[in-house]
Amino acid sequence: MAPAATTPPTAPATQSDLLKSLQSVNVSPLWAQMARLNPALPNPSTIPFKWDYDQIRPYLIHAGNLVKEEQAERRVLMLVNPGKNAAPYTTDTLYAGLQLVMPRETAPAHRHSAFAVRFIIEGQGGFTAVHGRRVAMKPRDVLVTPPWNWHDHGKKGAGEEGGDDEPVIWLDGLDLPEFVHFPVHFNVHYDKSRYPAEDVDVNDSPIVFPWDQVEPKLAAAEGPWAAVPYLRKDGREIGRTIGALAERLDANTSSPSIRETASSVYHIIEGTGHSVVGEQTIHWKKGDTFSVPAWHRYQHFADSEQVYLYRFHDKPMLQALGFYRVEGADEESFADVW
Ligand code: 1HN
Repeated sequence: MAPAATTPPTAPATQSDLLKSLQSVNVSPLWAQMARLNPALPNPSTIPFKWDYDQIRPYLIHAGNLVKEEQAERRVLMLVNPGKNAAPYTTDTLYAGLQLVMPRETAPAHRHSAFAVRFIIEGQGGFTAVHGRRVAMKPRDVLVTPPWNWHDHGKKGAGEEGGDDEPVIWLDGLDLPEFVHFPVHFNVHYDKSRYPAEDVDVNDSPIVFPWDQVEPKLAAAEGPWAAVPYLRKDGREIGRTIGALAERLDANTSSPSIRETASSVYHIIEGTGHSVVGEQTIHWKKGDTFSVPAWHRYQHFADSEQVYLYRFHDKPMLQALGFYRVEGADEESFADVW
């Protein structure tokens, strides 16, 4: 047998000739792209940005009248980060959207791989059914939809107990950007609009985190800034990809400043103030939502009244993958667990 060739059929004379020849055998020199593939800093494409509730709400309400139940499986305005200029990016790893359900409507039952966490912003008589258990969606409560569970949403109308003529609006948080790289997300429609469900009290449901249980914990925590994570009964994060917290910030105080590889979406439950995120100062008020991309140092400042913030983030996913870092905390783990 002939020995393996040690020179290419036509030996390229220069580096640029080499590059051209390499293309013909479908390889690419790493040394030319080392800085891009092995950068000195995390480099998210999304930017710190605020979505103003007062600006967006009228469009959402209008969509509620214009876009009929049958036309929109979910009537949502997605929060598109200008740094990417495309859905599903609110941060590089998190999707957020404002969803509206009109009185007596049903957002039909389906199930999918993505995980969802929802913060209820306004409206009485909203409900969601997950895995055959129907629970109320009360303002300021947080509800999760675990992956692959049948779920539908609805809203009681005037004349129904607890219903009225107003819509229900909430903030959705999903792990949709992950599925750009893991193309394994899919959705199945249930053959009826509602999956059969029985009513369950929010206090007996593992998927509901009532505000009236979170607020006392925030009040009991010491210091001008407190954060209470939403956790399952066994102490685990609410999702494998996404976690969430409520934060209290007393009047005229600030939160600790932090720079981490996790990214976050913040929503203002109550109060006014501003956040410094990277180089930007974002002024906010109740109802607004803003993005904190990875590795952007951030700190929140309350105006002259107490502030409550809701936050969801991708820390559980980053930690599971070994990608979580905080600036200033430099640990190696060769001999430990990695
Ligand atoms: C979804 O199922 C919901 O169930 C909301 O409310 C937003 C965005 C993309 C894919 C599925 C919901 C969604 C979604």
